[in-house]
Amino acid sequence: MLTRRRFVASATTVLVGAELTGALAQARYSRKPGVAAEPSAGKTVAVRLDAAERPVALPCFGGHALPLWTFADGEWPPLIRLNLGDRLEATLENHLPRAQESSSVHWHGLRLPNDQDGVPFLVQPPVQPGETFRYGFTPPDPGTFFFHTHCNTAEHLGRGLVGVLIIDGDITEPYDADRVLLLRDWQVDIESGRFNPFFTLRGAARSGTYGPLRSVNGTVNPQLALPASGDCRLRLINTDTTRIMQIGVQGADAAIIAVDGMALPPFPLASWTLGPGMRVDIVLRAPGEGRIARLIDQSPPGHVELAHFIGQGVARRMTAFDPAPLRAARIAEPDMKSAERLNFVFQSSESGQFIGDASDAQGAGIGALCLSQKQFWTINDRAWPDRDHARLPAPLAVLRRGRSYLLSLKNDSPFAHPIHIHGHSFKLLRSNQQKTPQHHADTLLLLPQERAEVAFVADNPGDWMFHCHIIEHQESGMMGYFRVS
Ligand SMILES: [Cu+2]
Repeated sequence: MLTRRRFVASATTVLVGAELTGALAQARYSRKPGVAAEPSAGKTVAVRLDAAERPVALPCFGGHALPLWTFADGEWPPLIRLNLGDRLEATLENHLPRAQESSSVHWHGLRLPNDQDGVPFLVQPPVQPGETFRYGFTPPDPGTFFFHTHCNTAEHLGRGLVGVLIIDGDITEPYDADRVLLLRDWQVDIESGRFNPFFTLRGAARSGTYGPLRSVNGTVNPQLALPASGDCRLRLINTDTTRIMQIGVQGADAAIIAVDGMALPPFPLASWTLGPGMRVDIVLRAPGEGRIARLIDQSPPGHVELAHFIGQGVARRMTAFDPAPLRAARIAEPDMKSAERLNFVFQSSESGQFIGDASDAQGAGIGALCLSQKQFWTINDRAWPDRDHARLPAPLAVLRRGRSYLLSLKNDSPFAHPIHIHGHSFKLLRSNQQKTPQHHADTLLLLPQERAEVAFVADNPGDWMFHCHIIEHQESGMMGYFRVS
């Protein structure tokens, strides 16, 4: 029986614990980010992205070779790496194996000219099988990004059609290692070695369809060797179509140094929520020679080990953990005095509520014409598309170029939505549910019933998508665009 005295004692314990957590969360390291250089003329990097079906036996497939759709032969995922100031010239060739299976490349998180943003119908024609399309741009910001197609994305991403894009030029001093960790599930039945459906009605109307096979860089819980006691940069990219993770580290000090590629003052990693489309760069003080640290998804109901790190070689650093910061991108600061307020409400449609309550419905998702067959989700009561793509709907909002905007985002649904903005990076000002430092992001996770405010300068002209990055939500209505003119 819980006596009053014991109750007081345990309440005190909880309070002390909470204070400790708060103190840790507010601990600061000594060094602050610098500012990234202006991109200066660099070299041109030419790449060929040959979208095609290829049998690939990733280690996580347990001996099966699955018909992946990939951008290149060889290593998966492909990596494009540039220095800030370099120009990328990427030629997409569509050799996907299905008639009318169109393609394009969206460079997720990059503040590019609108005609390079890779959204079919909105900014470029869809690239049909047998056709090619040339992208050419100079990325304006350093950091960790990725690229993927923007139509029938549940299947394209589900089959592996994704690549990593790293823009170097943000370090203030070298780290002891620099690794990419691409986190994702696979919709694979491991017994039969076949894909499960990439889109289900039940999943689309609820939190999305979870893949049963979790992986990092195509391996289940890989062991990654890191220089012992080194400060190692780990670039975590959630390219999953559905899963939201609570990232934590066990057995080592770790700090967050960038969110969605954008530097911020380093702060201790306790638990960081990483939804689809989101990235986080961390510095981890690698364990000593032969010792292990673990990357964990702390989401309920239980911890899942995503990867583990083993220290190797002579100890690199003996000093207390004080991670080197990055150089921050040059993003215009919104003027909050003159900012215009725009309200966005994310919720389910009536049919979405109906299906969400129903049992295991399955069905095809989006077709080759990017026409959603189901409309379960809305932004400001509008589901995408309300007509076919040849006749685009009106923008959700028209923004004046150069003006500052404050977006009030309200999730009026019982499911979380990672909301992604194209062509801009917004600044998270406040949330009624999440306590995170102010930071820039291109994808902001809205928890169930959460209200958040973000601000940005509409400094990039064009039509920009604004959508949920749980792909089944995106493809069943939760998408729109705004026009900067
Ligand atoms: Cu969503």
